[in-house]
Amino acid sequence: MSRRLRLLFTALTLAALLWLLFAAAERALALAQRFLELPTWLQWTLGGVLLVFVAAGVSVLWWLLRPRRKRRPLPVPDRGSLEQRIGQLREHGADTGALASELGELDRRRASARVYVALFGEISTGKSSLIRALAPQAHVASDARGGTTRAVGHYDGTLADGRSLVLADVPGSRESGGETHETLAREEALRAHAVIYLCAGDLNRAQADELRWLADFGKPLLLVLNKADQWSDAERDTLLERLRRHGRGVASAVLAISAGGSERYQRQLADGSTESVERQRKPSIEPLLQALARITAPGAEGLEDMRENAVLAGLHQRTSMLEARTRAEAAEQIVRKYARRAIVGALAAVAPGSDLVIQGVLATGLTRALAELYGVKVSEVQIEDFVQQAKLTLRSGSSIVLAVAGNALKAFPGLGTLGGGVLHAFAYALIFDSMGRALAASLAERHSLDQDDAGARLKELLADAGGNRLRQLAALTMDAVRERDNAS
Ligand SMILES: Nc1nc2c(ncn2[C@@H]2O[C@H](COP(=O)(O)OP(=O)(O)OP(=O)(O)O)[C@@H](O)[C@H]2O)c(=O)[nH]1
Ligand SMILES: [Mg+2]
Repeated sequence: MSRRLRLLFTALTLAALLWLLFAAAERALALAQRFLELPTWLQWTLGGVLLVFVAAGVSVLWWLLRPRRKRRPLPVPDRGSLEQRIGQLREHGADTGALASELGELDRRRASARVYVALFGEISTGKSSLIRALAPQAHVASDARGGTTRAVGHYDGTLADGRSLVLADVPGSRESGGETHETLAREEALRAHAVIYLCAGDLNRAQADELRWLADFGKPLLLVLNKADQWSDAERDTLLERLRRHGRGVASAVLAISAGGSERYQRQLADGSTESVERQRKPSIEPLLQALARITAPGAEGLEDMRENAVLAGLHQRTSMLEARTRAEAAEQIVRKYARRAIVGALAAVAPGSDLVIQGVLATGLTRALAELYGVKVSEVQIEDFVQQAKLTLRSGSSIVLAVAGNALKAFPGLGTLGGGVLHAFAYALIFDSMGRALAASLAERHSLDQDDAGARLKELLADAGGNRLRQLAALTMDAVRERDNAS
């Protein structure tokens, strides 16, 4: 369409729009005029109806357009593939005992056909006290000094309708230095059919995250405010309102209870002395019992699929972590092997430049070995390109490498005295170590041979004179030099 035609078209459209606007304004004015002529009672009635319509329209719009947190379902692997991965890890010498026993526990609980309910929450929110209230006959274990729970404990509880439950008391989360205990608690929560999330006030950010973490595993959840006796009715209602907001779309029910717990007070004796007495507060947990009965109504069999999915999703995460760790260890061994070969190559190089040929072959070998370890398919051309690019980086950064190596040699006086191309060999150790680490990190994160990413990491590592890494490389160089000297 020519420019003139387009201009004409735009002008016509604008004129049509203007005409429509005038028409609408005229109509609105006419309506307003007629509205003003109506008797006052009719004006109010019509005005009210109009307002209700507008309010309803706005709420519908808000409901449709409100921002929503997208919850992606967690990946749940099938049992077979998980077992296969665990088997492979075992073959590679990884410690898979905990993963295998988790699978064993999964089967054991399914066979027991009992309903498991786990308590969960920050320290001192009253989990153990609640177990005492739910299972009065049980002797609930906790640390003698602080009353803190350190291990997972199981207790038999009974619901009002006579159905029995297994209640799990767990260590509290967010205890300083208590990461191991927290892991125990999280794993137990995943093994349960339902979870009671206990708090003793409004949720902080960490607690809200924890609650969502549980919900992401599809756990039927009760969000329970304990120690309700500490608040006035109005305060408790405000807190419950806030908790309901946290629990929206996450918890099956939000309610307040008093698990009881104990309190100490001083009692005056007849002879005038005093003694310290511990008294149990009276628990008030009726709403919780009802909610528990409701969410466990489908029984062990009805809730089992959801429970198994959560356990398998948790196992998938743990297995992935172990796989990553095992691979990182294997990568470190490969890098070390090639760094050593590079040192030996540098020390053995007689003809000028012959070491470059040796190192080129080694760099290709290192790249291929790491790509294979991370299961990344790479062509010969890609490897060649990467090695070329690394060489360029090294050429432009050779002064940095030599400076780092020179400084390091000063820090390890034993090395400096060995003479005979040691600086050269050590520089190669640093180069191969940096290249291997950069490549391994990039392959692990990108799952492909991304030259730019690996190159950027290589530059960073070459300039990083971090003490521990250099010390290890110095020891590696020293070993190789000694071996050479012993051989000759
Ligand atoms: N006022 C009041 N105090 C309570 C209530 N329930 C528990 N407590 C007190 O809260 C404190 C912590 O109770 P615990 O049952 O040990 O809490 P916990 O969650 O098991 O603590 P950790 O095992 O350390 O995570 C104790 O001093 C209890 O007496 C309650 O309903 N009201
Ligand atoms: Mg406890």
